[in-house]
Amino acid sequence: MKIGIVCYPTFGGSGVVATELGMALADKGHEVHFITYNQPVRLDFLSHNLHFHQVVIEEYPLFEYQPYELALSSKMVEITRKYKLEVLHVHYAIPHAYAAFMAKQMLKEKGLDVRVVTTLHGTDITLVGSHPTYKTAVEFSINNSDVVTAVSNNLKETTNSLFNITKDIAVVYNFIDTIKYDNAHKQECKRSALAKPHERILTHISNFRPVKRVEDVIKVFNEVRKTVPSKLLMVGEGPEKIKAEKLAKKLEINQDVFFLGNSTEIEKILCYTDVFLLPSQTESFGLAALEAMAAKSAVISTNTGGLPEVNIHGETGFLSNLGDVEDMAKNTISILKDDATLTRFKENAKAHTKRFSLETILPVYEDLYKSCYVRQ
Ligand code: GMT
Repeated sequence: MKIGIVCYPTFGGSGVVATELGMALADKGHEVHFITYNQPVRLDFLSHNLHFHQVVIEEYPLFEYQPYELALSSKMVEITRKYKLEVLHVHYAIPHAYAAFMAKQMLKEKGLDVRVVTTLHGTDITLVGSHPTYKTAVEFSINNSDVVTAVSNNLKETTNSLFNITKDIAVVYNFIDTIKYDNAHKQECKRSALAKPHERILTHISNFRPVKRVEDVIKVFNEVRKTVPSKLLMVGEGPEKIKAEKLAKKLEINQDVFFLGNSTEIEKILCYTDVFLLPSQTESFGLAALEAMAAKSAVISTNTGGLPEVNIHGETGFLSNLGDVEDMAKNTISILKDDATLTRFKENAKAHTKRFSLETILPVYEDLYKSCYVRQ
């Protein structure tokens, strides 16, 4: 099929899912066109069936806010006409689903029919989308998509409870390319560069927004290292990073906390991780946790949003109430207390990721694309 993919090109989970999906579709022979304002960070190559079209916004002194949706919908029309796209798959409702609706209407006027698939990722519903500023437009664009998907059962339920949704929402989980993680393990894992043999390694990866509660990560680590010699890797960039750095300094543990910045090769960092920490305020799915599990890491997370669908309490890691740093530290120590327990959790985590494999999820999206044309 000929598929247009619209996403945020940054390190956020929705952009990562969209990019991995587009690359996998192209690998399978589909013609994929990314339409966004920058080349997506994980899109490291282009080919005869994998294209990137940049949305360029003209600055104009009158505009305090540049009208990105206008530029995006115009680009969607241009690319759909030029390459005869059949489906526009938009990731993250705001403003992509709205821009796609406009593009579809403009194309209709030109006698062209394109189908719109909208994937809801999380904060486009939970934190931003349901805000009165956006709610009407978000609800309208969801109801006017041809197919709507959500990344967890919890996000589907939340969407139905916050909006008046007239469409059936299909749940399609986040996925991972398990082979990539298996290969990362086969390569040499330079653990000794970061920790001594008797030390454990804890990791947090995110875009350091308030919803990630990165200070809780530092607090949990502070408790853990009192009992278990360990190091903490903080991977990513974002507005809360300074707070986390300050707290680590205040607690006088900064010599054991490494802030590594953004990385495009997280499987290499995850290969030496023992426990992954994700104490988020909310997480519609928790792709970062799934990636850690694929790299054989146990997960300590909150029990919010879709996290219980990914991290199985007592099996792949533990779930705690939001903000219960003590419980998260206690659970981490219980996993790290001996090699046999740690190995059991790591193996369980890896085994659980099979149901989220690329081979399982990719055909689901392909069937949904085809169904756009059957449903009418
Ligand atoms: O919150 C982020 O880290 C970014 C955000 C996004 O949309 O870019 O991630 C959301 O989408 C991911 C992919 O579907 C999910 O795995 C994350 O759980 C979700 N984040 C939140 O719900 C906070």
